[in-house]
Amino acid sequence: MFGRLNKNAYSTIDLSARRSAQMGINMKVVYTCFCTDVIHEGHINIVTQARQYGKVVVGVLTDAAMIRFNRFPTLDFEGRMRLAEKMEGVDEVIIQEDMMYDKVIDSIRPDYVIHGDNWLEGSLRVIRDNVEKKLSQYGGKIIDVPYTYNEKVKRIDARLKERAAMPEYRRKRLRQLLDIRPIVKAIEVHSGLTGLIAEKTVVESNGELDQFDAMWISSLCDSTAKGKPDIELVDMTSRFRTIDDVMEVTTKPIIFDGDTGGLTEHFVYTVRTLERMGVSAVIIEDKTGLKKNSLFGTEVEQTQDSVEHFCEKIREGKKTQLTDDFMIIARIESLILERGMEDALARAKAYVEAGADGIMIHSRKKTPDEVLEFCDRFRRTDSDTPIVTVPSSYNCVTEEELAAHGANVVIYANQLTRSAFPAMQKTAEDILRYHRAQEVDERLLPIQDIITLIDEL
Ligand code: SPV
Ligand code: MG
Repeated sequence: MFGRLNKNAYSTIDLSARRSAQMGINMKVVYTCFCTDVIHEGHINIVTQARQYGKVVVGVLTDAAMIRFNRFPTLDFEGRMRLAEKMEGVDEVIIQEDMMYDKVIDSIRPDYVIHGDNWLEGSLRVIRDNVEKKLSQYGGKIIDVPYTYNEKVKRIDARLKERAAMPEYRRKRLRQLLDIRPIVKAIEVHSGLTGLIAEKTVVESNGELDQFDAMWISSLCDSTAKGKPDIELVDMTSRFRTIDDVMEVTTKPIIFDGDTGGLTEHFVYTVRTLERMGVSAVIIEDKTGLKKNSLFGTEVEQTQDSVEHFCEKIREGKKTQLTDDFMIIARIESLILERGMEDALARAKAYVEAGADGIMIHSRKKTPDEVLEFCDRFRRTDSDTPIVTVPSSYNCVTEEELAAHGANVVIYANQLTRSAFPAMQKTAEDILRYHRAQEVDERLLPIQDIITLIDEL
């Protein structure tokens, strides 16, 4: 769907008609898209330049498209429309629903598309290429304007990013994403550095830009980073410290691995803290006693909690939370502990009735069959409750397959840690082997890149 909102609906003067009449010509159409909460001199410059070529049409990107591109709006869509309408020199404001311009170009066939020249490089390049291809079909042209990047604009950009990281904006983002994404993709983070990777990694795939939607603070990787086993040994204060490190440098929503949640009397305090910090969800697993990592399965002794006791923990947690944004997700270990599908489904139903905002189903099988069967059967009686999946062992499954069976979240729970460890180990071995560092250098991140990886304030 493509919307169009003429400025005339809001003002009594049709600027474009007046200008056309004054100039006595059929004006060319110049299109630009705004993906911002604040109009600064960069935008003003674009519009000023655009006016020299003809009638200026501004597209305002929808919430869904902004969220998809990690530009979580802090001003609502109507507010952003009004900002554009009020700008001097803008003749018409329309809605742009995708980051890619295809539908807009098909609809208004602009003679020109104007944009800052920052889209000549980096992840925005794919958008420019796409626009160029579309325009070339009928002789339209791109106008690249030198990107305004002075101290003032930098400060505005940084402020917008900081605002998006505030708890009240970040916390609700997981629910927002669940509404708009076919499947929410989360990746494990356990430090500021891994947080930056989750935040900034963008790839082009099939002419689209792709990136992770959310971050998973895994108990396994948080413990491993501290050289500790994944047995709830790393205490909550320390886990909160990890969250804080990640939050300092990111804006994406956080799903926290809360292990068993501990004693119900302790869990309520954890919920209160996580919610206040701006975490979007906690996932607790229905195990009790000394928790071991699920990927051990039945090789180690693990005890599943009773349905009644675990439901009580969920109920108490839900009673404690203060906003509608925060989610408590119940993780079912029945398949891991080989208690069967019926047990998993019965537990899912009970946990949802107790107030769980989502269900995580875990499996350590090499194929996704049992997880997909669970999703299909759960969806027969519950079409709404989000299902979370963690395809660590059944890694052959695709996101599309999971989504087709009704899964809403996919968590890549440990791959960053598992890729970093062998790389670091090999570097350490080679330095010992060659008695110098030259041989390892070519596979290392250049010093210049590591210095600039971290944003300055
Ligand atoms: C974690 O990442 O800590 C998890 C998922 O709980 S798993 O390791 O697969 O149990
Ligand atoms: Mg864990």
